[in-house]
Amino acid sequence: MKKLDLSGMVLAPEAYTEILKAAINRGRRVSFKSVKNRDMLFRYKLVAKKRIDTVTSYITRRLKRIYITTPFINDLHPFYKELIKVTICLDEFKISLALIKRSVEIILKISEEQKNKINKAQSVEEIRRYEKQFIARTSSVLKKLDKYLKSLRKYQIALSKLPDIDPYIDTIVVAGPPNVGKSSFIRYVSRAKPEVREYPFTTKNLVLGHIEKGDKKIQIIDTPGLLDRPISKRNRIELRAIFALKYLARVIVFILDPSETCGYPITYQINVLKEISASFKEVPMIVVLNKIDVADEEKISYVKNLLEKLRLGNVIEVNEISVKEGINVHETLEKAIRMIGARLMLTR
Ligand SMILES: Nc1nc2c(ncn2[C@@H]2O[C@H](COP(=O)(O)OP(=O)(O)OP(=O)(O)O)[C@@H](O)[C@H]2O)c(=O)[nH]1
Ligand SMILES: [Mg+2]
Repeated sequence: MKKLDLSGMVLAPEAYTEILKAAINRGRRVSFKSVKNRDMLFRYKLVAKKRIDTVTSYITRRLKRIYITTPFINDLHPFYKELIKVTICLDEFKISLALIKRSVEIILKISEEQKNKINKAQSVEEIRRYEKQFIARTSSVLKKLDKYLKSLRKYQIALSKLPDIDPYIDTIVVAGPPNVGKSSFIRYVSRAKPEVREYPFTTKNLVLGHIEKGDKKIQIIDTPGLLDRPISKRNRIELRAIFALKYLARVIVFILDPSETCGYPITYQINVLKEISASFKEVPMIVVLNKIDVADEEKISYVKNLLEKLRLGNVIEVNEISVKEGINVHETLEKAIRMIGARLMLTR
């Protein structure tokens, strides 16, 4: 299973005319002088065929490079497969690629057919007619392909915007209800700079940060906020968080906001925690009570009591922090890193 490597991906053109015009220009550059033969009719034939070959090879090379360099989604690590399925329309993506491939075959066939007609031509006019026919037929194939080139380009751009996550290195996933301070946490502990705002649903994509611990590299991932609902009811944005938890997390840092300034009551936030804990039982978790700078002592105790009663099997620690004031943030990260080292989870 591969990680997503888009380094060599050639984007489909914005419009088919881009390829067609460049190809025709190259064809025009084939001069009569470049072909020598005493028989004039034969010489015209050779020139016309050389032009057709030039145009054909330019177009087919351009089209081939697009589909050869675009990743084959089925080969990818399941994390990327699932993430891509909620990011692009996979059927349309595959159809576009298949049609580009098919168009290459059709254009090669048209080229052979028109060259055969030229071979049998009796006059210069006839040769010219078959050459024009070649351009007209090829243009029509490309014109039909235009819609698919555009759609592929849109999806290629969407793929290139996906975070460059390596599913094979140790990863801490930061999750929790909306607006509790997940992105603030990532900003504090890594160089990643996810957007932080005072309203919920700020983070819509996975954001990757890196942590270096000696010679060890660890990924830390910021995720979109999760609401209290089962996985089957989650929207595309929440599913991104779920896939990170499912396929990447060696440790989960689950953030709660006992101050409730996030806009969600404690009981609601705890329900989200319960659901995630039950769904990913085998992954060790640190529950973080953030915003202790503004949370009442009573509320903090209330959450801690609730957590104690719940006895969630994978919750190893409960930490009180304030990202705003820098209280206990690095210590929490250190604990998360140690949990990876301890390999508490079953290997997947
Ligand atoms: N008082 C206080 N505010 C905080 C603290 N941490 C984060 N905030 C604020 O809480 C709000 C939400 O922070 P974010 O980091 O964007 O929260 P998030 O969980 O990433 O939110 P979503 O991406 O929308 O799910 C922002 O206004 C932060 O400034 C904290 O320790 N104390
Ligand atoms: Mg966020």
